[in-house]
Amino acid sequence: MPDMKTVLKCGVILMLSAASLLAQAEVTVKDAWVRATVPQQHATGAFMQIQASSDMRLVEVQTTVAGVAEVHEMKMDNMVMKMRAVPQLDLPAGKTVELKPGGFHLMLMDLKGQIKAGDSVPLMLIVETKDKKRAVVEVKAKARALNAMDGKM
Ligand SMILES: [Cu+2]
Repeated sequence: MPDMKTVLKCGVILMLSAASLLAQAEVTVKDAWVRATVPQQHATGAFMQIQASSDMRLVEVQTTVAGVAEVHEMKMDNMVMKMRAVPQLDLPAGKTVELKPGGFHLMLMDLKGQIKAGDSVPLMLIVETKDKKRAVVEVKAKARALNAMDGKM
C-alpha cells in the first residue's frame, strides 16, 4: 500500500501534466526541426508548423541551446535574400503557419555548442492570446543534417 506522501506526490504530478496538456491543446506544433550545425557555427534555424485554435501571437522564443532566439523573416529584396527579426508572429485561429527555410523561421544565435543530426532541441514558444494571456508551448525539435538547398544565413 502506498503511503500518504507518495499519493500526494502523484497527485501533484497528475495536476501538472493536466495543466500543460490544456495549454498544449490550444497550440499544435508539427514537424519541428532544427538545422544541424558544424563545429564553430554560431547560428542556425528552427522550423515547424504551428496551428493555434484561437487568434494568438508568437511573442518570444527561448531555448537552452542558444543565448538568443528570435523570430525571423526571410524575404527577397531587390534580388537579394534578406533576413530580419520580427517582434511577433501572428497565429490566426485554425490556420497553419509554416516556418520554413526561405520564409519565417526561428533563429537560434550564440549557440552553446554544436547541434548534431538526431539531437533533440528543446524550444519554448511563448504565445499571447488576444486578451494578453501568455502560455508556454514546449517543443522538441529534431536536428536534421545540413543540406545544399539552404542559402547562407
Ligand atoms: Cu534568421
